[in-house]
Amino acid sequence: MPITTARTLGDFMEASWGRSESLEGIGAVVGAVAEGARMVQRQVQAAALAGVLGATGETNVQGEAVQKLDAAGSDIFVETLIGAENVAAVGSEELENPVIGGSGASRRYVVQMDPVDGSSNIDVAVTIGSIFGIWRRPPGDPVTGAVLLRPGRDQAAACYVVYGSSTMLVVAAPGGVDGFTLDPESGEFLLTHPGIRIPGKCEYYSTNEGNFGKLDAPAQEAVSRLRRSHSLRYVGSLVADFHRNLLKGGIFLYPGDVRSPEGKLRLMYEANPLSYVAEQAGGAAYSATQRILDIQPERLHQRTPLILGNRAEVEQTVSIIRGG
Ligand code: P6P
Repeated sequence: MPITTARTLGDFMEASWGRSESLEGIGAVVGAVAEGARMVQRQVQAAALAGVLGATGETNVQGEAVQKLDAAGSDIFVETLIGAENVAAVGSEELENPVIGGSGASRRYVVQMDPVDGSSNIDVAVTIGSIFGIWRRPPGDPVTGAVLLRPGRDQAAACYVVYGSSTMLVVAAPGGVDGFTLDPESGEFLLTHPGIRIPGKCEYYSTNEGNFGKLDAPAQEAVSRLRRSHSLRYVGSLVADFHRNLLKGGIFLYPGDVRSPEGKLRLMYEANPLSYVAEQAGGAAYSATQRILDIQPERLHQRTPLILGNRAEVEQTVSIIRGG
């Protein structure tokens, strides 16, 4: 029986956070994410028809080719988030510097985002996503430097959107993790996955086996161990791989290697938000040397190795990688 009478995102947020002083105004931030996700989803579904396939010919701050959807997605979410009136700044994978919304007292939050993660997969109609970390801005703090580079453990909430066979918005806050599915008819995000907890049994491992030869011996041992007892599932979109592992039980690992000792994935707007979601769902996330959420950032676009998912599997894998 299709779920058509589920609670809307707006009703859920009012009921869950409406009277919370510490989360005052955060509903407008998540609402802005949802508004932008509806627009990005329409472009993702239209793809070639919307003229968003392929690259723009530009290179971003990461040194990567900017896909047309990367630029469109970043513009969409910057507009909806800064327009939310209570966002002081937005950092984006696509922008060298954050966009400053203002320093008024009502601008209580700072958002770090990967607006379109895995965008090269859109050319082949494979699942992609958007990732958001939301930090509360201490009242009166200037919107510069330190307020933009806070550890992941200070996040007030985090969320991601997965544009797949369905479009889902997954939101993590102090009360837990909840999933909302976009109803194409109404345009509403409806609560379909309340109280998400990562399963105790780890079914899958997700890593780029093509990098195996670049890993050091302990990391190779960790991957070989997973290979012997788990099924490999690797989409090449972090959000898609993480979302499956969150719902079905799994571990994602992108360790540092001889080519990139710091790993590939970005701390502020990929590792931090998804690590917050994972921990709120009973999972864990490490860089191999430390808990992701404890890392004190130094640069907006810094990278980190990332081992993320089912707590017991992550802790055992990290122990092996550390040579424990
Ligand atoms: P590789 C996509 O480009 C991305 O940033 C993540 O979404 C994904 O997990 C990773 O890179 C894939 O990297 O080196 O396996 O292609």
